[in-house]
Amino acid sequence: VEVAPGAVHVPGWLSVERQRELVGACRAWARGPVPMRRMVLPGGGVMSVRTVCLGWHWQPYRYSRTAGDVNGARVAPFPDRLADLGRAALAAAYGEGDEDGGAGSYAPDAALVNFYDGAARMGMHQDKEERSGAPVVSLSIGDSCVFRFGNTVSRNRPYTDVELVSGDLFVFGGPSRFAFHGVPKVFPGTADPAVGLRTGRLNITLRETGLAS
Ligand code: MD3
Ligand code: FE
Repeated sequence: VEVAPGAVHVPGWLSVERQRELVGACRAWARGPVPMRRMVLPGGGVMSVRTVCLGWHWQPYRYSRTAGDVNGARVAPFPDRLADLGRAALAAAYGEGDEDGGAGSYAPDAALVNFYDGAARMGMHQDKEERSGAPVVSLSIGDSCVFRFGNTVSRNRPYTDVELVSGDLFVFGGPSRFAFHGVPKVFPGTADPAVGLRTGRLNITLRETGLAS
């Protein structure tokens, strides 16, 4: 379902088995070398979402290889199988075409793994630290949420609210890549217990940073 130009929602893309595997992987990634934590914004505010990064560490608002804001450790490497998953996701959303910028040449090198408890929210923002216009791949697991997809001009209306359910894929490319977006609400207790998350929502986003080495 194309929600806006370049923004494609593929409900139920991940099998329950694949979701279970990803939940297990997220549990391991959350333990370190850089533990999952609530990010502190430059103004001192603390985010309600908990985040751990792979490949590149993101701290508001820049990428680095080490987590100077957490424990100084080097971030875990970006797993090859997440790059494969990202290419499969692009092929599912946009088709198998081998045109320039097609799925086969997608080379994500950073993942942000976000965990939402029932009270967590993410305010409207743009992701613009990447030096690449390549699409962002988003995978949702666990509790459902309201995802708010906005415009490229401001965090305010017009926007479209979409319910994201466990297993859903969302790809943001083209003109949608720099749209404002956020998560105003999570619905606690809506997850299928079979995915292995008792409560809460996981979101895995894959990105090309465009940064060297
Ligand atoms: C549209 N995550 O990690 S996923 C984020 O559900 C983030 O945790 C939300 O926003 C979450 O930055 C929303 C959907 C998403 C992710 C990245 C995007 C939409 C995007 C980047 C550009 C445009
Ligand atoms: Fe974002």
